[in-house]
Amino acid sequence: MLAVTLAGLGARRVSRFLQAGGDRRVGVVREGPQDYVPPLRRSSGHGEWEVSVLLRGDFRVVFEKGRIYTFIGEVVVSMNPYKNLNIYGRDMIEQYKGRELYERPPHLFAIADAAYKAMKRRSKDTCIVISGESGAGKTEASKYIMQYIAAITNPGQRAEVERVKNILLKSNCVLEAFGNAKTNRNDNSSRFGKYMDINFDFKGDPIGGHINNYLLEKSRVIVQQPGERSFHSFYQLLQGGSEQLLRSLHLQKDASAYSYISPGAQLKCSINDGAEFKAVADAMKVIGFKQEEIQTVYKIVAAILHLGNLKFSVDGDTPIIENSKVVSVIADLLSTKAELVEKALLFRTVATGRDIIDKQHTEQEATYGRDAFAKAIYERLFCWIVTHINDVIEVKNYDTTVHGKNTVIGVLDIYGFEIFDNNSFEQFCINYCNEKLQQLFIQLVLKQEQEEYQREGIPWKHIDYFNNQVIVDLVEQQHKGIIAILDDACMNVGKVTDEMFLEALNNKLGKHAHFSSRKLCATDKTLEFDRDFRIKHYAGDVIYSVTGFIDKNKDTLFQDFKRLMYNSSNPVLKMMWPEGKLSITEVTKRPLTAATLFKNSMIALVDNLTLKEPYYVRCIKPNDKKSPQLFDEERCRHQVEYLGLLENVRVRRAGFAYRQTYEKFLHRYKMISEFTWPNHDLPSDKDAVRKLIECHGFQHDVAYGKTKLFIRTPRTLFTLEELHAKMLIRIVLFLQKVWRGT
Ligand code: AOV
Ligand code: MG
Repeated sequence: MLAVTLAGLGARRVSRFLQAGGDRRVGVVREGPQDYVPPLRRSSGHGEWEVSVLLRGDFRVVFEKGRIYTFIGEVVVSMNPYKNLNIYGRDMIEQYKGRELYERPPHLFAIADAAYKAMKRRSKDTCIVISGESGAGKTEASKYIMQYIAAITNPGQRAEVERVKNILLKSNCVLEAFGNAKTNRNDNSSRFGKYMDINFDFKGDPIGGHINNYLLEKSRVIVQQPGERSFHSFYQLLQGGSEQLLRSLHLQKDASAYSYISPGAQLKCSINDGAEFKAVADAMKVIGFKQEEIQTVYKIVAAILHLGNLKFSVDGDTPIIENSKVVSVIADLLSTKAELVEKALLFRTVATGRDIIDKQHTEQEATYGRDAFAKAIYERLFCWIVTHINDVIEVKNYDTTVHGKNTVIGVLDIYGFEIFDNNSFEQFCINYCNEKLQQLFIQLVLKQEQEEYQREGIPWKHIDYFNNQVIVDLVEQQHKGIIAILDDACMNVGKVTDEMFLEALNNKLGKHAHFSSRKLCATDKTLEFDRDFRIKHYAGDVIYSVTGFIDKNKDTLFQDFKRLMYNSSNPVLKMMWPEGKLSITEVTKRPLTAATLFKNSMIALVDNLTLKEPYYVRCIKPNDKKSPQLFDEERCRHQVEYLGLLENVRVRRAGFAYRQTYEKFLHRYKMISEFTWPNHDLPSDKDAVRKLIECHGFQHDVAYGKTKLFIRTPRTLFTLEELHAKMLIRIVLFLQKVWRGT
């Protein structure tokens, strides 16, 4: 058994290999039985740790020693250490800067550098896809990657580049404040998906960027599961805001005074709310938020807290607001009039034929409307912050005809797969998103590679893997998938309940291997409630409660609130609600549902990622207790399995490091054989390549495909390169002689 890695081959040769067009997928290459995965051992020389260690439990040692990274080709496997390690400093950055992937031990910086080099050397758009379940370390990894890119660029210290870099880095803490929250899985859990493009100029310096955000879990604004908090921003404002600021917002410091966030008020959380408040305020200034804009942000956060404290009751048949003082405070914060706020909360304008009437809410409708409003203004605020950041980092005045191609590195950090005690529409969307990313991984890492061997007729023992496309289809398929069935239910004009939606699921998906419900499977003890359905996800079974699916998918916000906000005298607020301009008779189109919007954004995201050269970080969570000591073997084994890492190792082991069409191969190497130089007279390029390979004795290390030559080990390619280099020198010397006439 021989494991050959690029590590042992030296930087110059590796470089040459890559310049020769060597397939970047080179990774673990070995000779020996095709499907044998050896136990993990650290290979001699520079570090490549084999993931199969996980199955032996030896990985415990690796984890305990703080060596948290492993390579499988260009996939980095990362184990959350749950403690600060001294491995991200300047010295470390220097060790990885400009080096080839296998020259140094596995590290995030190595993959960041590889993506950067591919972008710079080959003008390729690249992306780094970070995946793993909730709390596995994706967001931390994305921040280290960005820090690395910032640290190795702009050697000339150009002011504009420094500005862009600074904003890109500072944007993290602002987005985390408004988009992250403590969950039962992670104290700093991302409750939105984030894809950030960093644009580079021809010198390889960042000149701009763009953030795409995906479905914020806005229901958290009004309710949280036991043990969880709302978004950090609420607690940060109360903890960190000065007395004067809080007074101006009519707030008191104690979070338990606000019913929307009070359940999380006393919870211990590793976020330092006070310190973070100041960091976020500073970051907003650096990004370029104006003082009045920052004030508006605080006002919106405060208004939401006050909204949650409104008390509705009925007087006879008429719903009323008991604490009308709170209404005045809200009106003040949102720069509108108290009577308008009260009207929007208690009435709804409806058009019946030609008449427009104010329809009074029931107490329940008023509460529903208020909650929808609170969620909507928070979501708008979040999107507005993202747009604001995008405005200041957008690439301007870049003329590609003058400056060359503007290339991109994308970094994807999305909410990880999650299972809670109570899973709802949000978990359904989040877990579907993770299915999509797993499918992308399968397509790019496991499927395409094997399909190419098949297409080319290379003898190949297929390495089996679980293809989760079946689950992706279950969720997103047109007409038949869960989202389509949910949308159908929501489009119904009559009153459709969550139960009716579940019934439709049962009828249409009853035979699906990855779907079940209590009705379909009455003997199944795990399906406790009639309102539950279960999806067998790639990463495990999740039981969803159907309660709230219809509402959350419809995502109704009464038009009155939109008009209220559009008519605010605060220009920032007005800007956030452009559709409030429409009058009741102008609003006719039914908006797309939340699930369909999310599905469309996921499909667009995957399309975008597919266009780029991907690099992967696969994060693993060592235990569910956030402990730096505990290595839960069973949990790790499960993750290694469902992430498809073993198959990943197997494909790489049995595969080929390099492939090239016969024509291109000849173009480069024909000079190293008398049979092919200057031209061959063999029937085909394939025959000529065969002759060339045989005359150098490499026939045991290659396979001949229909259109391409495949070379198993990098060593063979390096030798070819050396022969090519020597021949070039001989030709040059010969030409010099001829020229001198000697
Ligand atoms: P996630 O992004 O994968 O979860 P995070 O990146 O937020 O997970 O990591 C969770 C916590 O683990 C962090 O707050 C740190 O305390 C710790 N951690 C993660 N990576 C490291 C590291 N490299 N070094 C030290 N500590 C680390 V979620 O956003 O929930 O899917 O939706
Ligand atoms: Mg995260």
